[in-house]
Amino acid sequence: MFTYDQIAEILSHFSTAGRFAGFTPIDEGHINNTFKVEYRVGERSIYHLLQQINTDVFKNPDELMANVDRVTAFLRDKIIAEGGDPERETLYCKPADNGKKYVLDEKGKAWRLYNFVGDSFSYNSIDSPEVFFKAGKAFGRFQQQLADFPSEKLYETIPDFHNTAKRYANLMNAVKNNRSGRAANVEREITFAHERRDETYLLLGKTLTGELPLRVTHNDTKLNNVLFDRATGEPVCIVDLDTVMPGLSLYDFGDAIRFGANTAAEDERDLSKVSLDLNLYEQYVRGFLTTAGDSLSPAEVETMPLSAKLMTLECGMRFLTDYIDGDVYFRVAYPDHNLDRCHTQFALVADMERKFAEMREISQRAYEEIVK
Ligand code: GN1
Ligand code: MG
Repeated sequence: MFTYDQIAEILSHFSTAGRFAGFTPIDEGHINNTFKVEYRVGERSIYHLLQQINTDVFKNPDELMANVDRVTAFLRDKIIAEGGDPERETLYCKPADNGKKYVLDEKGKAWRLYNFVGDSFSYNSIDSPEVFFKAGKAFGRFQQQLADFPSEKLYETIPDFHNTAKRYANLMNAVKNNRSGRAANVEREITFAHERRDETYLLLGKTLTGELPLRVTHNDTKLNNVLFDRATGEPVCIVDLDTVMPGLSLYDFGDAIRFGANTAAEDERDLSKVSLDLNLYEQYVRGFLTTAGDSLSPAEVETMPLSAKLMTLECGMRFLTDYIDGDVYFRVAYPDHNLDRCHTQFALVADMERKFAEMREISQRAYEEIVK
């Protein structure tokens, strides 16, 4: 998609040691385009992470990058104070020759250059329950590290990102506009969302009444946004900071369960493979409580199962909306990709509904044992 010369041109605006030697696309994420770029310094190779920001999604790169810069600088200080290695434990953006932390190419697309955390890897699915426990600890720690971050300094990079009721309204709008002519194919799916319409207000409602506190949260806690250290197998760095903004701890909790405790991939076509793994649910709860537990209120713990369900419903509705809109938001690999993703999410919601009482029991018990 991009040529060597195009990438070299973009990189020429960042001052980096060595000579640009090549790039490989990293096929993760549904939004931005990411590349590992190699520089040669004498006999040695050093690497950076180059990213083209999707400005259709992140419409204001100045605000987006101000957020990333503030959050990473804050994390850096925390990590140094804790005796950690800031080069590996947080991302940070390199300055460009325009004085900003990103450049625009000739088509007006925004690019940024991150440090590359070497000798690390991420999981797209869980190979042992312990991995998910560690992921829970890592996202809980991230939230703790940002607990005293001045949230008024953050822009809302995507307004109403986890406003589930708004996501439902967007779906209904998409159905009404039927831009792709696909709405008639998905009546069953629309009904599924419609039947849960009243629930889409619940998290928001509890926020408005003050039952759930606003914090600084990551908001995109997919398992593959945790980098693990190759040598130790321990989490080393949280990535994908574009949606760090004020939110609920439960957005982070619920979204992590949605992705990681599903026994199938997000786009699995055989729905008989989709289910909520209660053991994985428990592992994550326990990991998350180990690091974030002290600051969580009983109401937050009580709402954990609901948040898992609502984050899954929300994501399914977003995939469905995009399918009806004609695949304009999420990157798709084939025509029905968004619909397949919607199906897995809704199947998972249905399974969570069946297992709701058990989920509740698990989080309450873990809270009693770990925090109280
Ligand atoms: C998008 O690009 P990626 O995979 O990190 C999306 C998330 C969704 C996720 C679903 C900015 O994240 O909200 O949960 O896809 N990010 C944005 O896999 O919309
Ligand atoms: Mg993301």
